[in-house]
Amino acid sequence: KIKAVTPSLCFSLQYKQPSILQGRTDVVTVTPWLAPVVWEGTFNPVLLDSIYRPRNITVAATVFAVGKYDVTFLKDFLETSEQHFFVGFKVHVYVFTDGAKQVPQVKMAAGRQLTVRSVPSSRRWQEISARRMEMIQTLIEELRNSTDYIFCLDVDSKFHGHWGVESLGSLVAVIHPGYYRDDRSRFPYERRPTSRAYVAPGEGDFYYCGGAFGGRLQEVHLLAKTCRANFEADAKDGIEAAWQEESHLNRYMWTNKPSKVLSPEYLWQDFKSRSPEVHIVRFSGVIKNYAEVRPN
Ligand code: U5P
Repeated sequence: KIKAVTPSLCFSLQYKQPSILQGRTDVVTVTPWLAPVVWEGTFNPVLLDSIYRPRNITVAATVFAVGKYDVTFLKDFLETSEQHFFVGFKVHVYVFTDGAKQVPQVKMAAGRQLTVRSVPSSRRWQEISARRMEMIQTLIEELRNSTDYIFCLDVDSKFHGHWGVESLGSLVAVIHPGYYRDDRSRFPYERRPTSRAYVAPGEGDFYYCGGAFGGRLQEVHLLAKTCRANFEADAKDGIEAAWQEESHLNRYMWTNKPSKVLSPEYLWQDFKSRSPEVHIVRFSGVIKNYAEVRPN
């Protein structure tokens, strides 16, 4: 008698036998709250693709290009995302910009699309950075039901290597490349208790990037809504957190632990030489002249 087998378990794929004894030993691959920390060598991209492909998921990405940022960075960001970001999956990139006419034409593969949304220009870069949460919140309210996951990414960055379904989770944070060797007392959290982004001494897990985060729509919506509300309440009290939305994001991730943590491979900085544990740089912030690109 032949037993029934669920179709999703019928793998014809051949792949290397997994081991719980061998693997990366130079880095930590799980947090104390049991969220995976994604490093090269901890996952099999072919296996993961074969699991996710039948699910027919859609991934949205938001990117903001306001002021001088669009002309300078958008082309590279969009072109390299075509080469590396969720290749073979349905991807919808949303560009928020005050220069819609200058958005470069980039050829996108089947199943991938770009939507440009006009936003007002702003005098202060801190304000541009801060208003991202508000726009992400609003976008998610429109997208619900049509999209499964969303990533919010900095435009002054480029993809260099595979960024795919291994990064998916309900709430996903990326460890900042600048501080992961440091004691938490040195993390640039907001340290004034009057701010809603405050993280007390002795608290905080990692220092996460404001330049890349994501997850399921509902989770990212709650994050964006909370960070926006806290930012605005702070503004009413005349306080702006040390690193604007990045500070609020870090405060949020302290009380709402991410379900997946991406290693600094997922947001390196071009000016930093690569550390031995970083076997691949998938995405990195480009070197920029702050005086040139920031309005003031
Ligand atoms: N940003 C702009 N224009 C600005 C400042 C910031 O579009 O004048 C957006 C970009 O998407 C940038 C992100 O990647 O905010 C974070 O800013 P920064 O911290 O990289 O300067």
